[in-house]
Amino acid sequence: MTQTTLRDYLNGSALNPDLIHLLEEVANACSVVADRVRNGAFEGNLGSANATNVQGETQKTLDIVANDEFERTCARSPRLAALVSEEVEEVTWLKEPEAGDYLLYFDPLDGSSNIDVNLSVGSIFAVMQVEKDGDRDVLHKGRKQLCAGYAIFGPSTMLVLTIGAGVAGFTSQQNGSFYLTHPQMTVPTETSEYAINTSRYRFWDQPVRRYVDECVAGEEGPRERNFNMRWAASMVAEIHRILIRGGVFLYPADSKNRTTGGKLRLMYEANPMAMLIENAGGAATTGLVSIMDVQPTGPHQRVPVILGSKSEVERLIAYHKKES
Ligand code: AHM
Ligand code: MG
Repeated sequence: MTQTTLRDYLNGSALNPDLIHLLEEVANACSVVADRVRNGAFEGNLGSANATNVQGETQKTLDIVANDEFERTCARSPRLAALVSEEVEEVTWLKEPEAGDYLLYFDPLDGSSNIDVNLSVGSIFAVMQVEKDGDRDVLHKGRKQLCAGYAIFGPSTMLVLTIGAGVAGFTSQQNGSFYLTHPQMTVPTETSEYAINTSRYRFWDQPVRRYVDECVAGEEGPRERNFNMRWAASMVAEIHRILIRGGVFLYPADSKNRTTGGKLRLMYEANPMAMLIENAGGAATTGLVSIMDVQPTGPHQRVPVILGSKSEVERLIAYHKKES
């Protein structure tokens, strides 16, 4: 049986060859990062780097290693103008921007608190375009993303990608190549599974409390059915689960994180995942507006995130609208 490689898939699309080249380099970067994560203990890369990133969070050694690998690999792409990384405060310009050049937004290693305990982590990315020659604006809405995806480093390494329509999953084989194994990933409209860090319950706003209370009440409550809960503390793992079997994921604004606008970052966490989820038939909102319609004010801006199966996301939007 002939297998479709990532290269076959991209070459069979209508994407610009320069963008195909960039996406292949992103996939290469993900493969290298997967190796570096797998070999973390041998290379002395587990644990903290004794440094903090722009968000004031402790950087893991592998956060920095992964960022360097992304920069080194993707910089080989001639039309890539700039990099916006979770780990780097300023935008990294690689060339004088020309109309049509690409902008790469990425979180090189998401969920890195899971590394030392050997649970799933991943890389998240999105690509947008320079609008006119010399334009150094990178703060575009998520609707302008040309493509988005993530790599998950779990029991197997997978790359999940949307290039505008549909979502496709590729699994890495031992030779390092990605093969199409999940041609049409879709999020079921209905679900009975939710994901939220419930240790923040006392900080939540009323709409989120109401939603979770009703799920917890199960068949004795107003929803008249039982719900299951999962929390991996790795957004890539949560989104992958939702793309495989449905569910709803919440990292809402609450009384503790309101000044920063939430925890997750708009440009390289929320927007790429929102594009994947919407293109797989799900929905993604802050509670009040679609994530991809939020106008960014800074490269590291944070945003409340609610995404997944449409029926549950719509219910959460209705609860938020009632309160506002
Ligand atoms: P990171 O980019 O510093 O790894 O943080 C993002 C991660 C997400 O993957 C995950 O959904 C969330 O943080 C978990 O947060 P918490 O530790 O509050 O449960
Ligand atoms: Mg992250």
